[in-house]
Order: sequence, then C-alpha cells, then structure tokens
Amino acid sequence: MSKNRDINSNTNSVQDVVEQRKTRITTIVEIALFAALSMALDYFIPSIGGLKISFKMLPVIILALRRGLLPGVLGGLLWGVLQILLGEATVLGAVQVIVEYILAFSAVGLAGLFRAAVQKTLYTEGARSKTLLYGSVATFIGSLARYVFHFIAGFWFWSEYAPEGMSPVVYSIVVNGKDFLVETACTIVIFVLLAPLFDRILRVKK
Ligand code: 218
Repeated sequence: MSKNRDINSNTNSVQDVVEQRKTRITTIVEIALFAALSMALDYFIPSIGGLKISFKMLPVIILALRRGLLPGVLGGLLWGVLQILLGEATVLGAVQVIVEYILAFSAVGLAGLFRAAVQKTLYTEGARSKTLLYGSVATFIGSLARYVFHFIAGFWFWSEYAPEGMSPVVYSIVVNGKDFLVETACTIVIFVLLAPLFDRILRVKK
C-alpha cells in the first residue's frame, strides 16, 4: 500500500516536472511572441490631430496578465532591446536610452502584479466586469510606471527642447503627461473591445 502510494507520488512528481517544463517553454515563446507583437504595432500608429493613437503596450500587458510579473518584465525588456537594435529608438545618449528603452519598457511588465486577480475573474461566473476593471487598472499601472521613466528622462535629457522660460520639469510633465493619458486611454479602450475574446487570449490552460 505504502509502496503503491510512493510509486503514485513519484509518477505525479515526474508529471509535475514535465508540466512545469512545458509551461516554462510556452512562457519563453510567449515572451518573444508578445514582445514582437508590441514591436510590430509600433509601426502602425495613426496620428489624429497630433495625438498618437497607440495601443502598442497591449501585447506586453496581455503577456503580463497571462504569465505574471517576471515574464511581463522580460517581455517589456525584450521589446525595449528590439527597438534599440532595429533603430526605432530616439537616441540622445547611452544613459537616456537605458532609462527610456530598457527601464521604461521593462516597467510595462508591472501590469503582471494583477495576474492573479485577473486570472481569478476568468474562472468566476459573471465576473467579466471585474476582468475589465482589474485589466484596466493593470494597464494604468504598467503605463504609469513606464511614463515615470519618460518623465525623468524628459527633464534630465530633453530640457533644451522646452519653450523659452518654461521649467524643464513643467515641460516634461506637460509633454509626457499628455502622451501618458492618450496612450493609456487608447490601450484601455482596445482592451475593453477585446472582452469577447478574453477566454481565449487571457485564460491560461491549467
Ligand atoms: C519632454 C520629452 N520629450 C521627449 C521624450 C522622449 N520620449 C517620450 C515618450 C516616449 C519615448 C519612447 C518612445 O515611445 C520617448 C523617447 C521625453 N522623455 N521627454
């Protein structure tokens, strides 16, 4: 009897290890896939009245809501590195690039802090409004974390672009604050529009 139980628990643990490895490989593939998707969306950003209609952060946010904080941060990091390598980064210097592409885009992955909350709503009947709420909060936090770095870079590196007499800090708040609000709003709108697909794109097979 105890021998049987040992065999069973051994078999289970081997299965667990295989499952963990599968999940790990799938997560690595997803990191690459979602970072590439964010990168691709960056090329399709229409401008309406000088406002960029961008929801390029959404793939990395979805990755973070599927897989959590570390994969989200790694996806954001990979996206930042891709922008640098593919010549899509605005370069004023090495430190500025690190702040605005390595740190800022990694920070989008902080949306992963809400993974557990969002995943729970996906398995709860009638909790769709909560999925929308937690997902939107996650988007807000990931985007805010990213823009904190753009704001810092704004007065540190971009001050010479400020209009005469305007303090660099105010200039950075105005420029980055506007971009933050528009981009966050666009991302949340597209997230909400994807609601009918949540079970397919957010739910992770257990
Ligand atoms: C005041 C000011 N101007 C420009 C920038 C640069 N900036 C702002 C937002 C986002 C990005 C990354 C590309 O999406 C960059 C490079 C700034 N930080 N501050």
